[in-house]
Amino acid sequence: MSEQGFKPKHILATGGCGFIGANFVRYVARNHPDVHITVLDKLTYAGNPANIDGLPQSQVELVIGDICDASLLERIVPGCDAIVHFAAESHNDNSIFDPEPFIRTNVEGTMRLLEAACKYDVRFHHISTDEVYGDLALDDPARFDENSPYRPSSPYSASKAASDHLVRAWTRTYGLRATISNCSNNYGPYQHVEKFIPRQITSIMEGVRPKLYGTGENVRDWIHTEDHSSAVWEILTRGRIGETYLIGADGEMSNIAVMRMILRLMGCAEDAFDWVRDRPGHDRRYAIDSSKLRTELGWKPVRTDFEAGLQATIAWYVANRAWWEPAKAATEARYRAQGQ
Ligand code: NAD
Ligand code: TDX
Repeated sequence: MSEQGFKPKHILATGGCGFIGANFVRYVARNHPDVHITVLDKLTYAGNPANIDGLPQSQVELVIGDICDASLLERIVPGCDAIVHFAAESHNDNSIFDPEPFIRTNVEGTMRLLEAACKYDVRFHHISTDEVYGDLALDDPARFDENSPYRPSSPYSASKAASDHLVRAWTRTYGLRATISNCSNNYGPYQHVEKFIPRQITSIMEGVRPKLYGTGENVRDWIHTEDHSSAVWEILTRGRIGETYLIGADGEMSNIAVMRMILRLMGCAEDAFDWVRDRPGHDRRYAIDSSKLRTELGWKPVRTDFEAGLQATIAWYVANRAWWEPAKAATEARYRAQGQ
């Protein structure tokens, strides 16, 4: 079944006060002013209402609440014609030290949303990650595609894999109109300081040496969050129901190369970082083949100059110190306790 030309009028964006969700809400508000957006967000440590500040109140409304709260979903889902599900516990390192909230939000929360979407026949788009496919060897030319086997490594990626399976089960068994996208590592504004790129930028700004895990050879496939938003919009409005699309921008780079680039762009010596304890079970390499999305829906990324994107991201953190500073000390205290 195809949903060619689906035109949402009222989107429920779960996790819309987090990094990728807020960038998507801003993208829709800017490009589709006729679409109303309800953001449902629990405002965990990773959610910040300031991420959607400045958007027209007539277009974007925030409901503070938990996706696991079925009675709340009963109140807000019926008014919507699409759910774009970003809300999650999203940080691998946290999942290693305390998996429980990951199972609750990512698995149980997704199930509650699926039940409500089914009951009120609401179009559902599930935001997932390439990490569900595990990792690739550093010297392997292969990339992940829609047929790659599920092989998650961390409690986080296992919980996201479980949520993908639930979406497929609800589609096949109950006829839910759903799509799934699995994206590679995002970067850009509003990303929490616990994540690799913002952590290093903000540490350097505070005069603290940035920290590289293990050998630094691990490879991530970077995409600017703006390109992720445009891909999600295309899949939501023109994707085929029941299908999965991988999103990536051919941005493979080793962590040490990214670290050196950040240091150079910030005027520091490229070796001015510390090696720290590796992440247990650390995935070696992610790489996405996004041919299906590009050929079927004609999507392509536009922010493909990684160095220019990184420079702009550094400029954003420099200009928005008040946004990240309150979270920095507690984040670093948590890392210190973990030896990282
Ligand atoms: P984030 O941690 O920055 O934001 C998550 C948001 O969800 C926060 O606003 C938080 O308050 C909210 N939230 C958490 N639990 C909730 C609950 N129970 N009820 C309601 N709201 C809740 O995460 P992110 O990096 O923006 O990731 C968003 C989505 O994209 C996640 O599903 C993640 O798995 C996926 N993803 C992320 C990346 C990446 O590089 N960051 C890549 C691919 C996929
Ligand atoms: O200080 C650090 N030093 C370091 O070397 C941190 C925080 C990370 N790293 C490494 C670990 C990873 O190889 O950098 C790489 C990126 O780390 P994260 O930013 O934690 O991202 P990752 O674990 O790759 O997962 C991200 O991409 C996929 C998102 O956090 C997930 O939500 C998404 O699913």
